[in-house]
Amino acid sequence: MEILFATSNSHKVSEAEGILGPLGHTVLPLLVDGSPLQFVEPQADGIEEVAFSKLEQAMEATSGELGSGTAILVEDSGLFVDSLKGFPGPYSSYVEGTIGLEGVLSLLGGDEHRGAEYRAVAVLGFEGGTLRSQGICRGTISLEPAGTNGFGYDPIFVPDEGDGRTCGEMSPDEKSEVSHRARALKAMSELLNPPSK
Ligand code: ITT
Repeated sequence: MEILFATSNSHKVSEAEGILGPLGHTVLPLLVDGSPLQFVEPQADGIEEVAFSKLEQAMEATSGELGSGTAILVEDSGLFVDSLKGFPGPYSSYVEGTIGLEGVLSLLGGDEHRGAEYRAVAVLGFEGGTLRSQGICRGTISLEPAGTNGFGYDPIFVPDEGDGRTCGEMSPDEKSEVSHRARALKAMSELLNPPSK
């Protein structure tokens, strides 16, 4: 299937290519008049609501004209810190751009309860329907940033299933082994091609 990923975040597109490409799908960024879509993100309590709003905006921008064999993918994701009651959650992008990673580290201070998770909800829109999937990656917030790979909160997020390095210190393939986005997209791929019994 040709999947047009509506996002302003080029890291998300490369991650999706790395995951869905080997599963037989073509992933391309959705461009409108040559540029990625800039979403108006609704004030919402959950990333699911935001993801469906993004799909609506992407469908509107393309006038819903999708041939068979083509679908639009959107995804909303965020970092949910346990001791901050899930903050920044749906506001992750905004918080990253305002107080930044150092701001989140300051909110936690020296607190030893540093559990957190990345969550992603992916929605695929195609002729005649939508599919939704989700993925979670549990981890902890490091005491200081490390690494320059990935994006967003990767330099301060240490996945439980790793070896103690932050996602910022991992290669793209290593991050894809554990990432919330990879899990949501693999689940999406199984909805498209259920494994034969
Ligand atoms: P689009 O809305 O255009 O897709 P965006 O980057 O604004 O792009 P979101 O609204 O889904 O994406 O916000 C996700 C934010 O959550 C992102 O900006 C990061 O701050 C954080 N985040 C999500 N997934 C992440 C990941 O894999 N690594 C690091 N930070 C991540």
